[in-house]
Amino acid sequence: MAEIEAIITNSACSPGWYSADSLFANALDGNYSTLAHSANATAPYFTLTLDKPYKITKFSVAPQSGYLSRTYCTIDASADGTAWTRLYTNSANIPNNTMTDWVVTDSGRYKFIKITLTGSAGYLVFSEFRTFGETDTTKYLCADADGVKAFVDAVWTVIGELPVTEDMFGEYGADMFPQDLSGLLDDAEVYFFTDDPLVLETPENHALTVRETVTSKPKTIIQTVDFDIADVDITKLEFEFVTAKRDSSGNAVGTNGRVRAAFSFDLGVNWYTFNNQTLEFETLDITDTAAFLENGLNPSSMSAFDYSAFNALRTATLRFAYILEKPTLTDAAKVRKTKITYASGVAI
Ligand SMILES: [Ca+2]
Repeated sequence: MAEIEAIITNSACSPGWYSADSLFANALDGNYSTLAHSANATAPYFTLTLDKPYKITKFSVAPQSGYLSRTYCTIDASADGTAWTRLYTNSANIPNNTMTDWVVTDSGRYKFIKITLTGSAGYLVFSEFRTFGETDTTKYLCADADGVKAFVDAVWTVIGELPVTEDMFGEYGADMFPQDLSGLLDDAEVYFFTDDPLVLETPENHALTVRETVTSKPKTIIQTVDFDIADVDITKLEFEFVTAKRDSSGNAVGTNGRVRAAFSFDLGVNWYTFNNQTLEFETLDITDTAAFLENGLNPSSMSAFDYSAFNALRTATLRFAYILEKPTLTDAAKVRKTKITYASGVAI
């Protein structure tokens, strides 16, 4: 855990501030001449609300020049705003125009701070008042058949071999579990690190569970460099797409994965598919994923493909686009190869 300055989301003074320009923000501005200044009262106090619970490590304070006893105070903290624990008592003068640390040894976690003037009636004043604490660290890594992976530059990337170590979490762990699963193989496992004592006390209450299974978005892949086509007819197009997986016995088992293709003869301006019902080529909007999946070339139904019409349509360049859909992480959708056969027998 690293010591950080706590973020204050709310502050108040009871019974009130000395003036409209004496708010607590003056104790956070790095300027010794601006003051957080209470009204004159019996035991006036400041209350601070932190953005989250912290293990408070210290307060770092500076007094009002010439009025050092206005920092004589008790500092209490609370997790819930109801039950209070004394963290620090100051009854000594501290130097002005410099920061003095008031070190806290209590190990509780608190969200609310109350600073109360001790002694008789008077003013509670600080020129600077900072609260430091530690927050919990949570980190995520994954591991699959490739090894231990971290989310680096928006893709899950191998950073070592099992077992996962605390050093790996410290160096590579993601603070939040990324939504993007790019780079992970099927059956990847999530590894979680925390130093939150509440979780460590009762880990069984904090197990990660699958709350929702979402459908992954179809992915469109477009060839960026065209094939230069020989000036002879193409007699066959063959696509080898993988939508099956091997079971534990090595047998191929079909999944709900789908791969479809489209082709372009004009550098990707217009895309075409073949309609097996009308037996005609049709233009296709490959940015419309539903239409691409529905109407794209299906490698398993190329028998009716009209090669003479295809050759009449074609130019000297050819590029393909593919759409891959894996409805769930257990499905498969891969492009293995595309084979073009010419009348002369040349294939690329
Ligand atoms: Ca100040």
